[in-house]
Amino acid sequence: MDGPALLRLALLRLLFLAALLNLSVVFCRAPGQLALENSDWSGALHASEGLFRKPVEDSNDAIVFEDSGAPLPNAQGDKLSQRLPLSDSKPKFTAVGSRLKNDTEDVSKLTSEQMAERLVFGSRVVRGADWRWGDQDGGGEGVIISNGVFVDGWVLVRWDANGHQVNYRMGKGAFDLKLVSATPKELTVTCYHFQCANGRCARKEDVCDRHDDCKDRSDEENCNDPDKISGAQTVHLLKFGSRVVRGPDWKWGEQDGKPPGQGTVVSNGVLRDSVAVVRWDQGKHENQYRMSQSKGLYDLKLAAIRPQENVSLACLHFKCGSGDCTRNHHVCDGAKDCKDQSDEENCDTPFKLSGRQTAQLVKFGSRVVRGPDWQWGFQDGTPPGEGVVVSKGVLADGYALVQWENSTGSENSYRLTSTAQDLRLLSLKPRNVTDLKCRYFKCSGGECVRRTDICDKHRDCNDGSDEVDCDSPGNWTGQQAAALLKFGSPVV
Ligand SMILES: [Ca+2]
Ligand SMILES: [Ca+2]
Ligand SMILES: [Ca+2]
Repeated sequence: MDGPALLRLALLRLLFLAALLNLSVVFCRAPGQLALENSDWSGALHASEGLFRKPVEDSNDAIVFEDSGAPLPNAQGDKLSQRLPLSDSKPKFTAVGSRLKNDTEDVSKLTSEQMAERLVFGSRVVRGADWRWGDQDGGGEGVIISNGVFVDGWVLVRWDANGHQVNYRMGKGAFDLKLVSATPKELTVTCYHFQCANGRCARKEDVCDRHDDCKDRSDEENCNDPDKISGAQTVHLLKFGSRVVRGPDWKWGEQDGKPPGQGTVVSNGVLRDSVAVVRWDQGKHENQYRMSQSKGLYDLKLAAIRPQENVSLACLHFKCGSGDCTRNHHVCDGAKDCKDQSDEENCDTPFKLSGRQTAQLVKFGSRVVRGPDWQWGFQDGTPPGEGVVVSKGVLADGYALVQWENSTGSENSYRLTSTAQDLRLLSLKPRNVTDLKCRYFKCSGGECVRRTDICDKHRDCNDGSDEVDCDSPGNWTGQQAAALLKFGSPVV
């Protein structure tokens, strides 16, 4: 070969390598591996449209969702979009697969390709030649919980040590696993992913992708008929922008309108506590609804299989940097609910939290200091010091009340919105506040509100004591009267 030919060959090799690298990036981003790669964590949040307002009234506030248990850890190997079911109300499945020539085959002599061919539901595995997923396996054995290797070369494993259910490469040139036993074991599994009718597991992206991944077609049934598609399939098909109507387990009265109408899913599909957030067309109500595969509870049904595109809205609770909505209690709860994970960014360093996160996390008693958008001189003392939040949190207009320590204990309200962050949090845990003197009005529960918060039809005290007896001045407390009576008001 002459010089130029060699050069061309070298160049081709380089290109090939580059292509391979690119491919592996795609692999890394597949569900189940996100926790390891963190490749979607893009750092700073984008300033979002409009003022971020806390909801004044949430029509479902009284609803308690049985599914909302402790969040899963964000540790390596953390899995996928589904929360670990708290209890298993579904029937148990037991199945044994077999594609082995015989039980005595010496699996250690097989090539990686041959091992991949022999993987069935129930096969025992350990980490293999191309493993690059840290200690997701807990250092031990696992079991195949999918129906063998999916068409894209991935396979689902449940690890014995930690119960994590994660997908790995066993084909298309990469082999993360090694077969350890010739005989598949009997197996019962509750899938965090899609549970096939035959008890095997398939991934979110396997539902309605026109390939029989379950090998009983339960992932592909009625995929063109939103009316007949199963609740379990719907859980995995719901996306930001999906159009929905009330489902079989609906028990929320006329929240969807009268007559019942359609709504749009505004969360990033079903969140990890098995709820989806929906904005209804009628009345623009937004609330969360149960979509739980493990409990078989489905408040919603698809109105159309494909989600709408270019959905843009102001969220009633927390707006993710990626534009989707999640609930206040999903911020820093350890589960990734936003498409871009902006609800969980910097949660272990409260000082670095964004304005919109801080707005969800400040509570009565939170310790704070001035934030990046501070423009209030030395209200916080000279030199700038610490303060304590004395309102119940951020009030309806996006302000929180703070009393500063090292000045004269002055009380003032400061902005905590997606566009203005006057305060930073020092710790996620609020302290006990006692003997508090409020500048204007003290709620029965001890928090302070401003003069303008009294009888303005917003519940600014936790217990609503700022809105009591507003229509009957005869019953006003001295505090209310002092706050409400202006110079020149008629006095009886
Ligand atoms: Ca499929
Ligand atoms: Ca979260
Ligand atoms: Ca009020």
